[in-house]
Amino acid sequence: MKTAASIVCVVGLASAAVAVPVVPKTYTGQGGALADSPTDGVPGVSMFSINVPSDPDDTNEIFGFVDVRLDINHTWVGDLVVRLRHDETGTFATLIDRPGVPPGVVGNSDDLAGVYIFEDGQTPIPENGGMGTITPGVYGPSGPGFLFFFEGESKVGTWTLIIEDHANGDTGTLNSWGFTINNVPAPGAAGVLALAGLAAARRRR
Ligand SMILES: [Ca+2]
Ligand SMILES: [Ca+2]
Ligand SMILES: [Ca+2]
Repeated sequence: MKTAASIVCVVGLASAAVAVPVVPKTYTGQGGALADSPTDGVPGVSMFSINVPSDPDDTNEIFGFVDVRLDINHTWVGDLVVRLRHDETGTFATLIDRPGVPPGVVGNSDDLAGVYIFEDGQTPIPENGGMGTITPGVYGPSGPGFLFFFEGESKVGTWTLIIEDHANGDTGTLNSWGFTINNVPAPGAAGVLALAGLAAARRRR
């Protein structure tokens, strides 16, 4: 009961003061079996979409794209090209681009097994394998296209994760996925903060 009471108190304070204008929001979607390449060089293509609705309490303009999370298993990461596309604008980020290809033909043979988080500025999935499994954790998009490319766009609409498998034999499953976005603060929230600052300045005179 103590916990419930304190939560109500915190919500009341936040809505009265409008003190937290930038709140990251997370959107999640389901996965499924990944299409294998029918023959080497011809990609099997799997697409998974998340629809982001308009925000009732905030602007929709992307201020910071925090991360993309994939819960995925696959037995040969070098088969895969993974992109996130904002369908309304065509802007995309490439999270994985066949690690180890080129210079090799078959690429990094390591498996994916777990949750992989992609953030700009982190080190991409390695080109060279050897551990057997890519350690789940935080990696950078390989490019071309990075998460900051989405900044300034409206987040509303359809976001599609496109997974291409370019070599026959090894395959896998996307268990689930999602992403987290910051918005530009709503004008109302910014106005309240500006008025608070003005009032404080006048009091100091
Ligand atoms: Ca493998
Ligand atoms: Ca590559
Ligand atoms: Ca394959």
